[in-house]
Amino acid sequence: MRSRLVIVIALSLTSALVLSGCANKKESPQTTTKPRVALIMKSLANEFFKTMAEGARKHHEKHANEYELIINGIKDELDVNKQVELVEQMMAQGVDAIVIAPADSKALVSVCKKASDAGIVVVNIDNRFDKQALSEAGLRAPFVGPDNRKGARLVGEALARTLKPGDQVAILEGAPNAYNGEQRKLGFMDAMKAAGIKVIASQTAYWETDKANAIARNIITAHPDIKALLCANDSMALGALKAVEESGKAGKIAVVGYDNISAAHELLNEGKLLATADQHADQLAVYGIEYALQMLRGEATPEDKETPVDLVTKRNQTEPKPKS
Ligand code: ALL
Repeated sequence: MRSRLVIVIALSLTSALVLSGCANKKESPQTTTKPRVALIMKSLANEFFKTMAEGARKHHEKHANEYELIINGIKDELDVNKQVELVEQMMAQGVDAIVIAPADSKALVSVCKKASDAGIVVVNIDNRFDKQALSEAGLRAPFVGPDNRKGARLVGEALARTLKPGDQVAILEGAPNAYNGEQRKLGFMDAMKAAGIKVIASQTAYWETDKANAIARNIITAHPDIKALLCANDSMALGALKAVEESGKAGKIAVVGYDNISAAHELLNEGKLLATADQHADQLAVYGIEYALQMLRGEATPEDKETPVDLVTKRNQTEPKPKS
């Protein structure tokens, strides 16, 4: 049976790239009856989303007779407009379902409502749509993803065990309007508050390494006694760690992240990164796709699904938990 997998990166409005796949124009009648599911992610430069795409691809390989998969991503974490365009492109292509990790919890709601009104099944993964924006737009889309506040609290608690009350720390936040980023900030704060540690600065570094590097450098200069930087993702933790090294404070300022990307594994093993959280990126899109297929089969809209998030430190890295 012929299957079809198309991967698209929206590099610019006009130059969507078909990277691979057997996009054979002549399809058997059987192929055309298969539902087409579009996965819409954020930056494919971020390993988190590459892992997510890989998980989706593997799922598709096993279920190629059930659906077609179109994998989309944007080039820049913050290009919300490109993501809106991607939804529009997928609508124009007449896909049956959209599984989306929105770059902005509010700005993508209205175009997704348009898609839903056009009869396209919409499933929200990874970063939750804003509840008020959903109800104002009248969009119902199940959410599949972890409890980010809980994940960040676990990371914060691991850090707190190495600090003492009164120590100063700072938070590097995800992009504004990303609900998961906001929740991670709250989770970090919960853990710091419980341990009597002072959060003396909290700033967005927009999920990005270079921005995190510049911001961390400023924070370290302004607060020479700072003891740790809590980063809402590993990309930012990489930038923060570089800033710590550049300021000659390696080993004196701890850094924690979130995502468990491969660069983080090495840093954990070397003792440079203290902790991160694994939110099992490879499974996130898969759950979303399964929900979409369920809805396309006419089953009732499923409930939101909380997916696992686990603390990763050097110690527990040697005994990885079985993937769920
Ligand atoms: C979030 C993910 C990640 C990621 C970030 C960057 O939605 O959950 O932790 O690093 O997007 O776009």
